[in-house]
Amino acid sequence: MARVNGTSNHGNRRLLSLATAVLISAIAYRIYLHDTFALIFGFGRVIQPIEDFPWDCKRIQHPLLEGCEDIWLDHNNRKLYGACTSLTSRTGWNPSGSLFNVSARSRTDHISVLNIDEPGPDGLYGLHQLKTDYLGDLDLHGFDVSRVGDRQRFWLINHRPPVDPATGEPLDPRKVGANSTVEIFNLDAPSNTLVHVKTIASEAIISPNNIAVDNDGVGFLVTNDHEEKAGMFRDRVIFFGGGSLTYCRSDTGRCEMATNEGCSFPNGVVRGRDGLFYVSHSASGVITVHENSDDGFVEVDKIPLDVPLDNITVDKEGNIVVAAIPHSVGFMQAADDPYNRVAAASVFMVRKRDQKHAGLGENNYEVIKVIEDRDGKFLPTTTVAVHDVQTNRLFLAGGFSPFLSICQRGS
Ligand SMILES: *[C@@H]1O[C@H](CO)[C@@H](O)[C@H](O)[C@H]1NC(C)=O
Ligand SMILES: *[C@@H]1O[C@H](CO)[C@@H](O)[C@H](O)[C@H]1NC(C)=O
Ligand SMILES: CC(=O)N[C@H]1CO[C@H](CO)[C@@H](O)[C@@H]1O
Repeated sequence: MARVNGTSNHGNRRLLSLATAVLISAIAYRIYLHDTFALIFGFGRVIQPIEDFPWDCKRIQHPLLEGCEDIWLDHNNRKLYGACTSLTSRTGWNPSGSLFNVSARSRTDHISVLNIDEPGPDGLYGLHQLKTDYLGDLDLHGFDVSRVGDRQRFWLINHRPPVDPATGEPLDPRKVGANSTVEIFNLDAPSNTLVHVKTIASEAIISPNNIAVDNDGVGFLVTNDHEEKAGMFRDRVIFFGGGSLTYCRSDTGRCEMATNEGCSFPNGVVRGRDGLFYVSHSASGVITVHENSDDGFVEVDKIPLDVPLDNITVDKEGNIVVAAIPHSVGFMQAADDPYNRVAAASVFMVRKRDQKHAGLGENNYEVIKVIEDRDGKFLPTTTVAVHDVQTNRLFLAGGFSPFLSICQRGS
């Protein structure tokens, strides 16, 4: 008897604590997570087929165009640059996705170049990779380019495997994270070579994702998509927000955290033609706008897009172009199996309204969906898109895709 009673008491207690746990999680869900879940899983989001949009798209597949996490368009010299790798590498060594398998690195990361106005007989646009005098391997991610003097200068994020500074012995990245640095190169155009200028290493470069060079060609802003380099709870930013922006100077090599205001997995960053920095936050679906003023880094605007955001670029007319992830589950599946699956993709354009007609807050910007590919028919599992105003084309690439797509706008 006693034994049975004991069991049932125990059972009741367990039931009670289960009920409490359910209640607490229900409240937490209502208060903190409902919006996040709705955003990430896209409850009620309508994803349109590509036929709804006036673009004619084609894919370009080549080993040099695998896993191009970031692309940059040189509007004037008519070249497209991509920071590419191999997909086996990306799915094993990708600190921003908390993937830390050092031996999966292909050690073939490179900058690919396309001459966008010269498709050539093979339709590969003169595809080639830049040479470099860098000693060692590059593990690329986001990058930016700016003209300094008569040269193009490249700022590349490099996710190095960590080593013990004293002994040179490899350290376990699952424990200490990647040793992420920013590598500065000058492009020697005649020889197609990136000439290494210097390495910027800093404690404030925690988990860099993307980079935007300031007006003066010296300062640059880096998004840290996580709060820490490693650790079990690092990925909580996906649900609870977090991350930061770090500002560095190329000359002194000094970096400091500029702000963590409004940060929710800050992913892409670009400097607009208006001199403001635009940051896309994957976990909140918001673009924050920041001014680098004497008072520091001030958030001056917020543009809600209500879809998980990826990387962000700016076109020649100053429009912001942002790649989005309308279907996160499909995205994760495609990231796991990039040769066989393609996730739905969408691209939005954010335009500053004419000052005369602008109101307050979000009304300062107009948000337009320019293309979407519900069925993954033509676009890659897109993580970044650029718009060429001159020919009205979109170039789309994906960190987990074996090809790029080029879309021409029809009438
Ligand atoms: C790490 O990558 C290597 C090479 O691709 C692979 O053989 C190994 O199974 C991977 N290890 C883990 C833990 O996934
Ligand atoms: C990270 O890289 C920098 C620059 O090469 C180096 O000085 C530092 O020792 C490295 N740290 C780790 C932990 O690998
Ligand atoms: C620079 C860059 O490409 N950043 C991000 C683009 O999107 C993918 C997918 O979310 C991220 O993993 C990259 O870090």
